[in-house]
Amino acid sequence: MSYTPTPADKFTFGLWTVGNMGRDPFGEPVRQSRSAAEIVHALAEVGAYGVNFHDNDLVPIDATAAERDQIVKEFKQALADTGLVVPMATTNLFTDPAFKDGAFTANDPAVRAYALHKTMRAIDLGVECGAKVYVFWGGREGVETDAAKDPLEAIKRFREALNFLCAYAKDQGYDLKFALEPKPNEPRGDIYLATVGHALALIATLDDPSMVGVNPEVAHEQMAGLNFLHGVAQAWDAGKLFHIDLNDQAFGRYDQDFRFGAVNLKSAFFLVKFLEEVGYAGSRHFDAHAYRTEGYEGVQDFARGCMRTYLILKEKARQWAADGEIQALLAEINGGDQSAPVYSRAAAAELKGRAFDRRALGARNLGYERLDQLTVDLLLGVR
Ligand code: DIG
Ligand code: MN
Ligand code: MN
Repeated sequence: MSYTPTPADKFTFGLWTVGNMGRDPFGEPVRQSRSAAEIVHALAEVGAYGVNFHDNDLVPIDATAAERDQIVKEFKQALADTGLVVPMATTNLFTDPAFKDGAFTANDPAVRAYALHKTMRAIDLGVECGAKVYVFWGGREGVETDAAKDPLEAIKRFREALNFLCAYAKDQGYDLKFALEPKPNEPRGDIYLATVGHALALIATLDDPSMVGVNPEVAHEQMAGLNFLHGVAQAWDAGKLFHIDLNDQAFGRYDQDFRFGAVNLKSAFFLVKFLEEVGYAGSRHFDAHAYRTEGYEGVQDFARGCMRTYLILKEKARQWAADGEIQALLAEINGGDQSAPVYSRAAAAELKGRAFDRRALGARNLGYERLDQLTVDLLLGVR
């Protein structure tokens, strides 16, 4: 079995991931910066399908129009030379001090206006490079003290900004879908739209909810102590899984953005099984970065590892679906009349009048220990 990525796998990385220089809150960069073109070639070498970027990953915030055009020209040349595509783009609304109190939700209306200005120009850049999905991660949209901002006002401002930008994208005739990326905290003490659930609730209140979905990230839901698969399933059920950020994370930690599958192999397996079972057709985007201990050789190992683990788990999911003992157990567990209850007065009367043997219901052995051990055996390669 080969675990070599192909373009059909749709594996993508952000310029900021394999371009991460290893700076952290307690240490200086350990790797030199690389140009966007160098990163594109490095991703091509490991077999990635595409590359994503924040506006300022590609074009420095103080670049002139001429510099911008030259940078974009060189970037597009690297894409042409390697065949990589740009499925997603996004805006950096979190690095510049202007956004220290947020961007769309900032108390200062001039900052909110600047955030719209910057995002429209970044959307233009993303579309120019071929992006079809536009991500909004509100890293600074939050508070350290709720004395400073009314959460209702913040939600209203977020909605107004998204309504404005949806209208802009439509007015420009862009074939673009927006994806909100939740995160509970860091860098702000508490971030609005903390989880997939919060984001789905906001989307329902927009002028045109159809344009907007979510971009769940493994580490972010897990930072909130949540089961990532359940958030992804909720988004899929709502027709809102427009993109996904794959990585890994130890529970109860800061946003570690580890290589996919580096910590929670079992939950990574159930996630890959789900994405493949439902036929998720979007990018498998690795929003992650190599350990700070690594040089660029290690960064390539990191990128290969993300894709290799996904492909191994995809094969394990195929084996799980073909495993006779596992499937027999599942058939038993899901036996009986599974049809949904359809209301009628007669059905309600019958159900209210039906006798149930509560003790028998509670006495059944459900066999989940055996099912889970068979799954563990399969993941450990002993079946
Ligand atoms: C962090 O998880 C965020 C930013 O890196 C970016 O805005 C977004 C895109 O995937 N993820
Ligand atoms: Mn993250
Ligand atoms: Mn992310």
